[in-house]
Amino acid sequence: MAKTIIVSNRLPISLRHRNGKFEFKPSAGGLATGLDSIYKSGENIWIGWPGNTVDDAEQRAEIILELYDLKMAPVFLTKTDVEQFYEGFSNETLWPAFHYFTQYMIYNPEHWEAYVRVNQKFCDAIVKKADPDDTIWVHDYQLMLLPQMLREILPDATIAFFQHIPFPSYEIIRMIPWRREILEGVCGADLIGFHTYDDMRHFLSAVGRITGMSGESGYIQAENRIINVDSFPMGIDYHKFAKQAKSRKTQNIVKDFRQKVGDQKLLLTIDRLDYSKGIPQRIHVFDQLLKQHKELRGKVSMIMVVVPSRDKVQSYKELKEEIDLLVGRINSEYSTLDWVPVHYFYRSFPFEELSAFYSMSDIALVTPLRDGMNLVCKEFVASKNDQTGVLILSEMAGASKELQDAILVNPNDRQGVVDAIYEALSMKEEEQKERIASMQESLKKYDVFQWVKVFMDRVGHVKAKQAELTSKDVDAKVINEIQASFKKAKNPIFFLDYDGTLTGFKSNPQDAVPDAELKSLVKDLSGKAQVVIISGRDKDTLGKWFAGQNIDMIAEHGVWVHLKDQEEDWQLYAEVDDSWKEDIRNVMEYYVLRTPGAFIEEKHHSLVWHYRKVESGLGDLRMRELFSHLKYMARGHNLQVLEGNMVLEIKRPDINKGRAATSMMKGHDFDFILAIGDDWTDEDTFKAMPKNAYSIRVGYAYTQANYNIKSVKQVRQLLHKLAD
Ligand code: GDG
Repeated sequence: MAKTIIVSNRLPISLRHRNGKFEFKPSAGGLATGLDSIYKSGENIWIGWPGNTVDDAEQRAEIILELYDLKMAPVFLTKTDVEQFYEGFSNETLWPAFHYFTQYMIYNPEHWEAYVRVNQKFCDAIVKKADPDDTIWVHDYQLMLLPQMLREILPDATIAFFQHIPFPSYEIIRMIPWRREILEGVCGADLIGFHTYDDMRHFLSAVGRITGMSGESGYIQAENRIINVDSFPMGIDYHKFAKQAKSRKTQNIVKDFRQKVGDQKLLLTIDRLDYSKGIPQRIHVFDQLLKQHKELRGKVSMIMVVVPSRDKVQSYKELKEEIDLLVGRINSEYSTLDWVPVHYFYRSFPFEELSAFYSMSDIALVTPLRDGMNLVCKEFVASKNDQTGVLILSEMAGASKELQDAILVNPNDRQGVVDAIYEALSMKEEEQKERIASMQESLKKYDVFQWVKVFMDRVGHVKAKQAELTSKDVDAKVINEIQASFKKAKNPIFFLDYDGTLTGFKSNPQDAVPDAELKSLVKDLSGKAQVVIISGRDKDTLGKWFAGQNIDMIAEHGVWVHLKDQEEDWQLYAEVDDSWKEDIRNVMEYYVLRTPGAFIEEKHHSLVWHYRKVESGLGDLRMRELFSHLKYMARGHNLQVLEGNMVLEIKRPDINKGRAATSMMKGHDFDFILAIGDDWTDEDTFKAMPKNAYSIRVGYAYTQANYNIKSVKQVRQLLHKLAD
């Protein structure tokens, strides 16, 4: 049976080497709790780095064995890996970039190489354990290349990726020299999750702009499948926090702590040491509060827990020094013998004590400058069994999208945060209860178990959708069938679209000239069957490109035809009334003047507004404007406006490829018909085909065709098989 493999940089354990033996302590972090039911069941497993560098082969063997019992498997990293991949590329390039701290970003090619190398190490370790149809759920920014590496080796596996930190705007992503590789790496997954809608829309925009893959409503159209991108706000184990806060053990600690700090209002801040958390800014805020509201001195204290983290990275060392200095300064300025403004702890606490801090504090001040989600604020709310207390929360934390009943602040607005604390200190108990109760409702419902469930359900949904789209795939069986039927045929015909079918798109349409391979393919094919190139292109271009070939050509979606066995040059297939063109051209020209890169192509029966070379985003915006403008005008002229691949075309509705193909077949008895195309104009051809025809659409869009085929490359392979 297929199993599920969880992958993260760190395994959810801490590993200590003591008296010649390893001690393993499972971590009780939020993610580990949420995924507990998954990796601990059946054959499932969690793969990651145990957190220590172990070079000795015997020690490694011991760790592998111990972890096996915990349903985990290690990926061993060397000291250099840790320095260059983890501290280096992950924490000195990606982390600052993704949290908008571009001033801390380091662009070091050696670090990048290590990032590739370690992602490959993870891939190798997984491949050793994985079966072809397993589900692999990769976590976080340290492993962004892994989904694609896995996809290449395990093409049929279900691969999911979740990013726990923010995904920033394209403007930031474009700064990273290896941006394309990173995005393509993530796009090896079937499902890509972020905490918030903003993160997902930033990701979709970066993928569109950097890789050129198109996306719509959260789906990216990759070469051979669709990828779903969605938002999954992570929750906490609500009951664990609520229960612990109620427990006798925690309440005894609360009593003890309370006695020690005296009758104070308590402001709580808990973070990992990180510049994204806004710790120095918070001390400045507290200082300003005590300056502006002298009456609060001696009455309010801040409990500040900073959990050591990444202390080998230079920017973190500097941050620690800055915090030490600021705490020293504020305490030395205001302390009295019986009151200290900031109780500062640079260490982590056992769970019961953490719970006591949540339970006893009046206000939680959670003001990161950027945070993917932030679980501390959720844990504070869950711990408030009597529903008193106030949460002050930064708008820059993902959690702010959900916890609208907190006092929301901009962490850069120092006065705004001072005022928020003042408001919180004077908030009536009734209002506190209302706000906390409403947030608790939501946190209970969307807890971490629900998060895992929703994510896994969505994985299933994407796979089903992919299966639906590939059910019409031109696979080996279909190819054999087409070949056999072609072999038998006495009078076969091919309708072949040009752009996107026989050749790929170019930013300048006139550059998509047929290459030598295509020319000889068409030649070989036309020796065995009647070949019709059926295109939207103008007749002169088609005529030039296929001059001397023994084929028929239909240009401009059926306005012109050029038959191989007739003397005359191009003939008009449809009567064209172009009196409408002047009005429409004027409007299109107005949009060209406002949009650098746009241009108009004039065909006999249509006008086409091209925007492939326009700045991305602006092109779409202008196209929509022009679309509604033209739609309005089209009614008066009985015209049809159609959206194509980076083009907007306006034409007479009765002229289309389907009509042209039908008249081409009239009076003939073709015993093999194959039509291939890639866009909406080819749908008319597909619709016009008789029942026994083979119709194939390039790409995985919904279609009237009988089959889908992956790419231009595969179209050519199929045609070669028939021509040989
Ligand atoms: C990343 C993203 C996203 C803290 N001090 C102690 C302690 N903690 C625990 C808290 C909480 C966790 O650490 C911190 O989680 P956060 O979510 O606040 O922040 P990051 O570590 O930066 O996590 C973040 C998260 O991933 C999940 O996706 O929310 O945005 O940056 O659970 O309770 N635990 C104990 N003692 C402490 O002193 N036992």
